This record gives sequence, C-alpha cells and structure tokens, in this order.
Amino acid sequence: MAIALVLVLVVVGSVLFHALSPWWWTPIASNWGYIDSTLVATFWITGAVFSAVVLFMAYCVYRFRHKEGQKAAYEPESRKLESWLTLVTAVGVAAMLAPGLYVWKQFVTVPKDATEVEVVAQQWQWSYRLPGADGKLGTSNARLINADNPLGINPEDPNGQDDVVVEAADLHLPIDKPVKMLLRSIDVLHDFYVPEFRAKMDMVPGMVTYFWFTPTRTGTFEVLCAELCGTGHGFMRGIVMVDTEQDYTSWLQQQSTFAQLTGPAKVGALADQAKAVAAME
Ligand SMILES: [Cu+2]
Repeated sequence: MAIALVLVLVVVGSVLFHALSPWWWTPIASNWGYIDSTLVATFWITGAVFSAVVLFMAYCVYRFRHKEGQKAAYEPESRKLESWLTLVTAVGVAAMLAPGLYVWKQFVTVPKDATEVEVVAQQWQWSYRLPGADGKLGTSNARLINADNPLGINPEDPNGQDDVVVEAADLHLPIDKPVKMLLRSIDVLHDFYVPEFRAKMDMVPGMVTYFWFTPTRTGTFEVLCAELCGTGHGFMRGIVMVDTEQDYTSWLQQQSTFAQLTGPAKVGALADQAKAVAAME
C-alpha cells in the first residue's frame, strides 16, 4: 500500500514540477517556434506514457498485493497484449519523430536571400566574418592563420579583401533578415549556441557546418559553447546583438575589412605564406 502511494506521488510530483518549473525556456528571438512546438509535443507524449506506466504499476502493486492463500498465475506470453503494446509504442515513437523530421527539413533548407555570416571558434573565443560589399566571403585555410590573419583568409582571393573581420568581439545582426551561419573551428570541437535563437550546431575542425535563422526581436543575447572543448569551455561566451537596420549599419561602418587590417606593409608576407601553403597542398 505504501509503495503504491509513493508511486502515485512520484507521478503527481513530476507533473507538478514540469507545470510549475521556473526553469523554462528563455523567450524566443528567432523564427524557430517549430523547435519549441516539437519539444512540447515530446514532453506531452513522454509525460503521458510516464504517468500511465507508473500509475498502472501503482494499481498492480495495490490490486494484486499479497493475500493469504492466493496464488499467482504464470502467463509468459500474450499475443493480444503484445500486438497492442507494439502498435501503441510505434505510434508514440512516430509521433515524436515526425515533427522533428519536418522541422529538420526546414532547418537545413536555407532561404535564397539569406546573408552568410561566418563564425570561427577557437579555444576559447568567438570570431566572425561578414561578406563585405561584394556579398561574398573569400576562401580561407586554417594553414594561413597567423597573428596578422587570425581567421586564415586567403590573401590571394579578391572576394576576401572586403570581408569584415570581427575578432573576439560582439557580433551584430540586423532584425528580420535571414542569416546563414557558416560554422568553422580552428582547433577542437565547439558548438555555437544562442538559446534564444533555438538553433545550434557542432563546429568541426576541417569542415564547415551551417544552420540558418531569422532574428525576430532586437536585444543582446549570449553565445554559449555547447560542446565540452577544454578547461576554458565554461568561459567561452560571446555576445550577439540583434539591431534595427539603422543601428546595424552604423555598427558595420565602424568595423574593419581584411584589407584594412592587413595594410600594405603585411600584404607581401601574407601572399608569400599563401603561395607556400598552396604549394604544400
Ligand atoms: Cu568551445
């Protein structure tokens, strides 16, 4: 009897904890309301199954408790019960997976008018690169990284000259404009995560991963690294500010392009390095 009661209390406690929890999501700031809906659907399904299973267990513990002279019947197989359980489980799992697949399709289908923004992660800071006036990011190579070229931009590529380099500083994005985040890491696994955007993705050295989103409200949001990446992992934080078009433009005008950062004095050295790397490959 006491066990049955404890089981019922576990269900009531768990449901109340979820319903009254102060640790819910931060208010959303992107177009990915679907991600929230998918999570809510999963909570409902797993919550209902959890409650049903534990309450059934409590019922059985109470209903079939020990009585003098009563003997348990042994019934190892029941075709009917197994068919039902298989069917119900299959429908439950499909109901949790289907919305996820639907959302994933949208998550990886980038709108044509999305602007590219590159995020470069390294132990333990975030840097960014914007395409500049030509709208194109120049090529880059991890072997070209040095103090004068922290993101490894190819100095021989004309598309890269006007790229805006934001080294270990805040990123600004204009509101209501879709952005495709190109994610690079130059040392170990990292993961670019802004909770309010409901989007994140692992960053893998040697490849470029991506996701897209549209910021839907202005504000200051914290960037977290969501992949354990060494002793400084917990301090690997950054700031993304979503601005009005006007504020964004004035911020952008204060940023330096790759060509400005390099300056004529260093161009020769960087070009020599690029030639050496090209010869190596
Ligand atoms: Cu990291």
